[in-house]
Amino acid sequence: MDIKDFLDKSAVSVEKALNKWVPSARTKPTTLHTAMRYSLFAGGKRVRPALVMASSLACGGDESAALPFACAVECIHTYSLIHDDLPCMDDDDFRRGKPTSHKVYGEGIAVLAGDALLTIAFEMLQHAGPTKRYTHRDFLAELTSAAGSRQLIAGQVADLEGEGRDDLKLSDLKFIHERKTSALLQCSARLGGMAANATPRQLEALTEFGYKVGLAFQVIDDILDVTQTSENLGKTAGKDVNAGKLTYPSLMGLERSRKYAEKLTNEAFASLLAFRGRATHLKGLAEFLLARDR
Ligand code: GRG
Repeated sequence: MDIKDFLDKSAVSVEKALNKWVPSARTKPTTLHTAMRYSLFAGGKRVRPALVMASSLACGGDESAALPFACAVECIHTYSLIHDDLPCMDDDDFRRGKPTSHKVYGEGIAVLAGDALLTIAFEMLQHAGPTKRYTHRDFLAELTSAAGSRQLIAGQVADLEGEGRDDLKLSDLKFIHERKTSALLQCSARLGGMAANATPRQLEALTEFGYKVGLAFQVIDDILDVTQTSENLGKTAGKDVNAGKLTYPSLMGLERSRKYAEKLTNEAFASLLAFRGRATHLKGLAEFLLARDR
């Protein structure tokens, strides 16, 4: 199994489904739908959808059952990026190698495009079918919990309130990243499992895997922020340092941060034992995310 090939194929399937399920740019209000599509199809890595797909495969599922969940998490992720880039948040001009939504469409439309992407994520669930163990109520609980005020938004609040403070500790950083980043990756892994009718033991393993890979993903993101160019990242590099944000490299240095990401990834691998050799895509994905340079 070639992980790059898997990622490319999964991205193609997800983009095809998103194109079908998100209203066309000709649908009124055209500015809104154009803005939603602009950010959605700007060239993200599609990591969360790939995690949905790989988790489903590990539990013996097929692609079509996992697609609605893959699209839902990508819509939530894209909404969070649009809002994160707003002047009242991180105030960023570039994302996914292009000018940010508010730079192109203005702040009002950017806020609304984010709102509409969050809402449409839940609409995606109508394309999903229940399994023997999981119903739409379970799918909804999963998405609302990850995107809500105790997880994704709680992480953003803690991030905002932590700016410029010099008394934050490693535990504060972990609190932010568990919510802002890990929660949606964990939710992606769990939804992939649910799409494939995962056993309770498999779901538990995916929960642990998504959590650890999510934390490792953010540690690597912090490292790339100081080691890569804006051009390569497709977003402004060095942003965390300039905003006086606490990051893993600022707290423990680059070398220890890298070791920490490796440790988290190895812990994620340990949880894959539950799949008895069927989790090759999940393993490949975690390795790819650890070694990525953008
Ligand atoms: C509710 C007002 C409001 C805002 C929500 C939750 C939130 C804003 C923002 C969090 C967004 C964020 C920057 C999270 C950190 C996770 C992270 C490293 C995102 C980048 O993910 P990639 O690298 O991006 O997968 P691509 O563009 O490749 O999809």
